Amino acid sequence: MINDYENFGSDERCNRDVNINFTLTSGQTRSRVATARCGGEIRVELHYTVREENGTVYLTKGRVDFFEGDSENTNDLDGTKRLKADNITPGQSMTYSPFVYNRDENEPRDWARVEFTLNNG
Ligand SMILES: [Ca+2]
Ligand SMILES: [Ca+2]
Ligand SMILES: [Ca+2]
Ligand SMILES: [Ca+2]
Repeated sequence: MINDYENFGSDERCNRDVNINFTLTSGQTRSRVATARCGGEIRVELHYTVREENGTVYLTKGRVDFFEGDSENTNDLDGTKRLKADNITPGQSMTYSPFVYNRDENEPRDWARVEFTLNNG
């Protein structure tokens, strides 16, 4: 869920579901990005890297970047949140709910709550 604060009128709210499926063989590492845009001004990117070893999936890197500016393609990075490294045994899943907001410009009314579920199935 993304909230784009507006000076006039009501804030703009957006929801986007992204489903990414892939198969890893043992020892393999992959990085992916999931992107959502909102209100003509905000773009949220979830970057993550996973590695598989003997059936266990390791989240080795994870980060949410919050961009806010003149357009949804702005490179004005206004907030970021890192995810803790973790591991998921076969048949298990983990859910992370990182919250980011426009910290750079001290505008907490621009924010995003990302729900990220990693499924090792
Ligand atoms: Ca706005
Ligand atoms: Ca807007
Ligand atoms: Ca900005
Ligand atoms: Ca900025």
